[in-house]
Amino acid sequence: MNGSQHDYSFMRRAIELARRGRFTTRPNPAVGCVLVRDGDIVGEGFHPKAGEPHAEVFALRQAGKRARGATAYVTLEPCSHYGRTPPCAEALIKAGVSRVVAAMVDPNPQVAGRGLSMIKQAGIEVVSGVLEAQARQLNPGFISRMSRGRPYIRIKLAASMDGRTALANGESKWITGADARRDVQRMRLSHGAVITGAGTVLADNPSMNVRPEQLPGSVDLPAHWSQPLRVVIDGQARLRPGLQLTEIESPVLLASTQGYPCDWPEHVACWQGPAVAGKVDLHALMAELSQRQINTLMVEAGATLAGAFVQAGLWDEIILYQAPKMMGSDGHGVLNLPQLTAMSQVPEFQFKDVRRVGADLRLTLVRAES
Ligand code: AOF
Ligand code: ZN
Repeated sequence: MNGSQHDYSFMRRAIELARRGRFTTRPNPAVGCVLVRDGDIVGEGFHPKAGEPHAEVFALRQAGKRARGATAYVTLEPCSHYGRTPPCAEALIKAGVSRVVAAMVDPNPQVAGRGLSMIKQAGIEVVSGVLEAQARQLNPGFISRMSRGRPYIRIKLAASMDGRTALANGESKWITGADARRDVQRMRLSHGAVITGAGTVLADNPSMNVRPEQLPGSVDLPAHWSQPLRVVIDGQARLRPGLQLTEIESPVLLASTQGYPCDWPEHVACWQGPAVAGKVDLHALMAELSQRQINTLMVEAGATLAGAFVQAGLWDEIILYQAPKMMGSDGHGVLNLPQLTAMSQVPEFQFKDVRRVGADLRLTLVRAES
């Protein structure tokens, strides 16, 4: 184990600070920093927004001369590169800190250990890995994009107790209650992009945006919040202007395998990608979203597209809102999977979290540990 009892408690504070930026730093990670001298906190900071100074800079500014000889606790390795801001490793060295404790190495290939080695080379003691698991939980999306070249993917589903999402005649409004729907708004706010299929857009004409007045009362909307990128998979380029989704002026990306015979408003971008069996190649689309700096993706789609993500292995969590209702055996199912003929083929999950949201349940499923 790395670090002392004090190291853990100051790192816990740094993680708490980092969380303040969690809705607003994307595509950057949420990072917190605490400077401690002689057992007292002399500076604190967190990264509020891409383009603004990093966590370390805010903490150093607060500490001023008291940074000399201090220990710096950072939830992510200090950066070593000139990005939108100069390297934090250099700033810490210049300020004369005597020890740096990091929770994790920065998975950004531009940094990837270089920040910590710069600091070590300057003769400063370095400890890494303190509360690493907790720090990783701050930024699953950033870590996924940097290390796997795809966003962290959450598939959101809503169903009755018998796993139905619509009656046989297609009626589906509403299965879950107002609190669950507010919780979905919170989920949208915390993702870099939301994605659905053209079938859903043509059937429901959804807007797919965050509506601040519909957020749960517990969410304190930060000043720098932004709408998620709204992505539609429209393999056959069937959509046309005039939809709610494309009329609302926040970014949209239409992903298809062919060009459109029409012009779209400026906030609507089109990406023409490779096809697999006539459908947009989901792996290629995930790489494209990663290129576009999307860390986290929320899939809000019908049973076919949601099933395709699961079958492609392109998911990290399934969030299932389940209403205390029974919709009958001829209703539509929640997730289309190819026909299974043996229990040994049945995909198994495990619950990461189970809680009640208003009248409904919210189940968070992850891959079963093998
Ligand atoms: C830190 N402290 O608080 C953050 C870091 O474009 P820039 O200059 O903002 O650099 C972004 C990169 O810096 C980001 O991809 C990640 O590697 C690192 N983020 N580093 O030392 C911070 N937010
Ligand atoms: Zn930095």
